[in-house]
Amino acid sequence: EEDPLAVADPRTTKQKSIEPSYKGYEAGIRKKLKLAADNRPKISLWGILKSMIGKDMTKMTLPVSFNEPTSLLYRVAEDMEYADLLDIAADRDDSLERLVYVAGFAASEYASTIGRVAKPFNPLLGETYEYVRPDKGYRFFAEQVSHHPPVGAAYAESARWDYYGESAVKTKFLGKSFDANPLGTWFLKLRPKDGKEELYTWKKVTSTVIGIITGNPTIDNYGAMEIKNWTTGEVCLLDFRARGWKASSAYHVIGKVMDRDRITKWSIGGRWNDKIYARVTEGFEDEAIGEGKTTKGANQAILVWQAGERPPNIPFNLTPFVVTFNDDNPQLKTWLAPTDSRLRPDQRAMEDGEYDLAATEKNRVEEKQRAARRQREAAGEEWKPRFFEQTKHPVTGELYWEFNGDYWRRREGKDWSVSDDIF
Ligand code: CLR
Repeated sequence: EEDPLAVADPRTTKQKSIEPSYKGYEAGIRKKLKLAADNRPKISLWGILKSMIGKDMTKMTLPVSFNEPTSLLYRVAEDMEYADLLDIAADRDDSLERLVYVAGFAASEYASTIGRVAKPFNPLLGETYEYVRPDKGYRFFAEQVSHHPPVGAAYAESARWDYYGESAVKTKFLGKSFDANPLGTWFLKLRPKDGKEELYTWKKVTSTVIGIITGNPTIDNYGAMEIKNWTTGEVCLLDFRARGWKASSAYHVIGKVMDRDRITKWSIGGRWNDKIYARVTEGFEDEAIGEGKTTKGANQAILVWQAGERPPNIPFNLTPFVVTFNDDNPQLKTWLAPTDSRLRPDQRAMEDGEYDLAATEKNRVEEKQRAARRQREAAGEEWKPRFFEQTKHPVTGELYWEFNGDYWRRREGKDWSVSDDIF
């Protein structure tokens, strides 16, 4: 009998169960924040930003009211919102179909960027975040592994897949727009029914804030994404179209799935804020796929992905999925590492609408981080991540952060002796 909760240990590839990490999550997911409305002061973004042209986000000092109560670690965990697409992919017998759903997953994370023109907190060095979904059968873990430049490493695992990579974002305020260019590669190990594990990789596209000068800041996501199946040689190309002048190109994504000889087998596309479709198009790319319409006689288009509802009135324009993230219910608290983001006081104060407290606490923890660095420097010590190690990827050959699995082992014994007091 196959253990439905078994995952492969990244180091030993032996099967293990993720069930012990369900402890603490018995209460289920959080449905709402304490705060009913965020009531942030409405300050002109341009008024604050105009003196900061050419700077990257880490060098921009902004009032805390420009933040949202998330961090870049949370923004990585948001990738898990549509993880069911990975379960569907693993269930398909045909590798091209699997690629269609993996591509759908890679595109699905952008819907949550809408309406979120706010700065996530920069995670502190060594800050960690765990997020477990017993109801969905996966667990997620991330650690801030570098401060200059800011880099977070993440590892999510489930019975049928492992998803991992690094979040290193190059940001720049260009005056006309604010650009965030994610640099890291994302890896997916998929375990289809036939038992032959596959490796997929892709890089994320550029996110940008436009309309800053005109007072109508809006998020766009644009660029080319290549999702590659290293095991079969099949590739999906997705083109996220920049919004441009025509409103009609807004949110558009269009692409194709090709076999190992680069012959197009599927067309895929739609709107990253709404729906993505795909259909078999032997040898050609159907540019109209994005409308989900199927001309008579042609193969039926399938709906690959649909964005979840965005109820209005959630403070900070968060999605219902992110609302579940910063839950620190007493049961869960006893299981968390002392470095877990849920225990970060400034982010908590922000979430509760206590902006002055958020600002003073943010200063305090950042000052504490600086003091710890000075102390290390004086002692000639080098900081090392606790749960990841940078090494060469066995398949792609590039540097990546290998998860050592130690986090979940320590959690079982509540042994956080290796963790620093960062808050
Ligand atoms: C988009 C989804 C990607 C990962 C990713 C990386 C960087 C994030 C970006 C996402 C969303 C937009 C983002 C950006 C960093 C800064 C930028 C949060 C999550 C915000 C909107 C910039 C705010 C600008 C201030 C001056 C207010 O998988």
